[in-house]
Amino acid sequence: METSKYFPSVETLDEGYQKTFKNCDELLPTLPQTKGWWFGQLFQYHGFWISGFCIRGSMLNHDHFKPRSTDIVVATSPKCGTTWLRALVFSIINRASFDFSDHPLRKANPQDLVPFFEKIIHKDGSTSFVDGIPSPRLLSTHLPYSLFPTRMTDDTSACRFVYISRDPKDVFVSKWHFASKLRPKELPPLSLEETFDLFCKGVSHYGPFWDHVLGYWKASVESPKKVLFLKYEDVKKEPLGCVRKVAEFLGVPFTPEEENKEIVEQIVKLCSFESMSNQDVNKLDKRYQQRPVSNSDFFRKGEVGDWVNHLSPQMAEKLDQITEEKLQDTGFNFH
Ligand code: PAP
Repeated sequence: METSKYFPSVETLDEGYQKTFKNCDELLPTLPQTKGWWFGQLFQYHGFWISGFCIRGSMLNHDHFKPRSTDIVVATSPKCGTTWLRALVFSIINRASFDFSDHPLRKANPQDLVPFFEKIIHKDGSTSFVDGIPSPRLLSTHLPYSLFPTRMTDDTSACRFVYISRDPKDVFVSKWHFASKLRPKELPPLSLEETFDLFCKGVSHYGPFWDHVLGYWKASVESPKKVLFLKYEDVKKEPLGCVRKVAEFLGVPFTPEEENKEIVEQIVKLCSFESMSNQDVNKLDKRYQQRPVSNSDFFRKGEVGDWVNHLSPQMAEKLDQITEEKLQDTGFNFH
């Protein structure tokens, strides 16, 4: 990855940042590499397949990011419910500031309200943008838990992580649809079978999927005040209970007065797939602001179990078997 392609004025940055950029540029060519599902290269970094750009984000985080005790990090493996969880946490934290009929989520996609950490940490080539966000900072990440520095993960730092996992069969199908849509037209289409094999081998953005989930699961067991672990399927089934759980975890439980005003119900309704996918801003089907993905790409079906329409029984069995092996003796399952 050429630094100059992204930051033509890297030499104007402070020496410390220049050093991180240089370390990253030197490291990437030494790492195992493979092609991403839609564009770009993935590098195997500390056991996970990540783009060079996001590896540099992780390195900048390690070297320069100053966490605050009020930071909230929405963490996910891609396609597990990032958009949904961003919307829920944003509306829980800011519930006193906005009217539900004229809410920011009606005018902006959740990714514009809860910025993507390993990308915005690059903005301007230094952490100055992220340093300037007022508290409490609400950030979103796909980085595995093990890639966060101990100053963010040890029990003495109060910054908190809310994680959501999802049945790998639905994750794979969602990822495959997303990647097929974004893949440049000049490349051959992504075969479901070939991509399935890659996913099973752990080769996907931020994969292996199971290692990602288990990293956060273990952290949530060891440090339940630091990491809250949710499942997409549970949030679908019991959205009110899950929203209350998130609020309590973040130290802002709903008061009896808020319960009387049905604030929890309003949050669930506003953030539901039906509501979110029907906001004009989320119907935008064009790439804008130099973003390769459009808002509408984040809303497809939003269902549990859509995998039955795409995977053969053999494929489903194979994924279930891998999942069983990976989760053995961990105390976690996707049911
Ligand atoms: P990301 O990790 O790349 O940011 P993410 O938001 O996790 O994407 O994934 C999109 C998935 O969440 C889609 O799932 P599907 O392909 O199985 O349909 C999308 O439909 C679903 N999704 C988006 N918003 C919601 C929501 N409000 N409620 C439930 N599911 C949602």
